[in-house]
Amino acid sequence: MIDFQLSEEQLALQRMAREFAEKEMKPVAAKYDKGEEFPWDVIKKAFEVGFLSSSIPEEYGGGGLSTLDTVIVSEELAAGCAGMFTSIMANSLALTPIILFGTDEQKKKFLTPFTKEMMLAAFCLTEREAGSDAGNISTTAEKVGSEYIINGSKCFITNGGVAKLLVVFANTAKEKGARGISAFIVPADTPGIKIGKIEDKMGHRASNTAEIFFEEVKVPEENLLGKEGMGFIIAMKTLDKARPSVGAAGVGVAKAALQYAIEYAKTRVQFGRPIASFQHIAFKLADMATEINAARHLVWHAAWLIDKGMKASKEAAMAKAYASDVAMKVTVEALQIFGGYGYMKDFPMEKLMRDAKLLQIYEGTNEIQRLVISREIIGPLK
Ligand code: COS
Repeated sequence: MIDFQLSEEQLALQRMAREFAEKEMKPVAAKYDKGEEFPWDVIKKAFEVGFLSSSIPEEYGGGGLSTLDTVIVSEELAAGCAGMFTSIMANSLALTPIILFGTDEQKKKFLTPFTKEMMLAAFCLTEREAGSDAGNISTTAEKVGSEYIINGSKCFITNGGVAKLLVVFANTAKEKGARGISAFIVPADTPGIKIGKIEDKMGHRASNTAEIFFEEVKVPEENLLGKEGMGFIIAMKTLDKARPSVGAAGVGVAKAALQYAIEYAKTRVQFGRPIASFQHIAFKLADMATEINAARHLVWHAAWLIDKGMKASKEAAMAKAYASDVAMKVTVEALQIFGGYGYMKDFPMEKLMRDAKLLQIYEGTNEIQRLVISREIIGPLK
């Protein structure tokens, strides 16, 4: 059966996220974007309303939101400020390996604190020489007695400089390639962890993106997630679950750009009439609205499949790639409707365009999404 109606609870959640974005994010979005300062005050409020722990199962004190609930919230938050959304989303990205693969003891120990006090987590996979080729990481974790000793470095880590807990992917058997990667839960204050460069980014400037160094970092064996060698699968399954939220952020950013463009086109008068009365502008707006709707349907469908426990790597990749491409296209077109004003920092359009760009890159570039999709639809070649 197909049902496109959100439940009362989902509509209430959507309203709450929309109000949060309008009241808490939008008014300060330009300030944090300009200063590239971490928005602790907004993150604190996000914790208070439950957005930081919303993906944690209820039995561990969290909100227990489904993937569909999460994408509904993600769309609204990203429409408020993509950078702040990224800090919130990257936190649940980092908690997802623990939610999916942690033991009951690990969940109690590491997830529950996130429901009690404001803190952030970071997902540490990417390295300088291993971005798209995530199976080729160099960080190592050597077992010595009852501990693992981690050495190496990670880069472009969202929340890297502000997180209290890290989920770190490292090689326990380099010769096995992707099958030799393991995942570890690592408190960020463990001796030997050093934060390196905080990146100065084009967009999502309210989020913190850091380099992290690991030098003889000792982690007890009980912090291993799953079994040795399961790390790559843990990372892939986590990304499958998280990618629809990036798609939802694309929908949110595009939706915000479209709303501004419609308002502007209705009030901007040229040649004696509002520019929305010119078919060229009106049809552009119609195309933008259509593509945003198509993107939202892909996102919701991927989330729905995940909630049904079905494999959704392809659909999650489609949702992520399509919706972030739509965000890029729509923000470029919306800025064009604003003409010269769109290019000025006094108006929100240029920020939306800069923010859209990262959605095509992070959590797997859109080329990687197309690789995932094409491998699945083509199947093995003879
Ligand atoms: N779910 C479960 N298992 C998966 C999987 C998935 N979504 N994707 C891959 N695997 C398994 C494969 O089945 C394979 O298992 P076997 O060893 O039993 O054959 C193993 O993982 C290796 O997979 P594969 O051969 O496809 O690995 P590749 O090195 O070719 O790369 C891509 C796979 C490119 C898809 C992966 O490296 C990727 O997603 N890269 C992007 C990383 C990324 O998104 N980074 C963003 C930073 S984190 S914010």
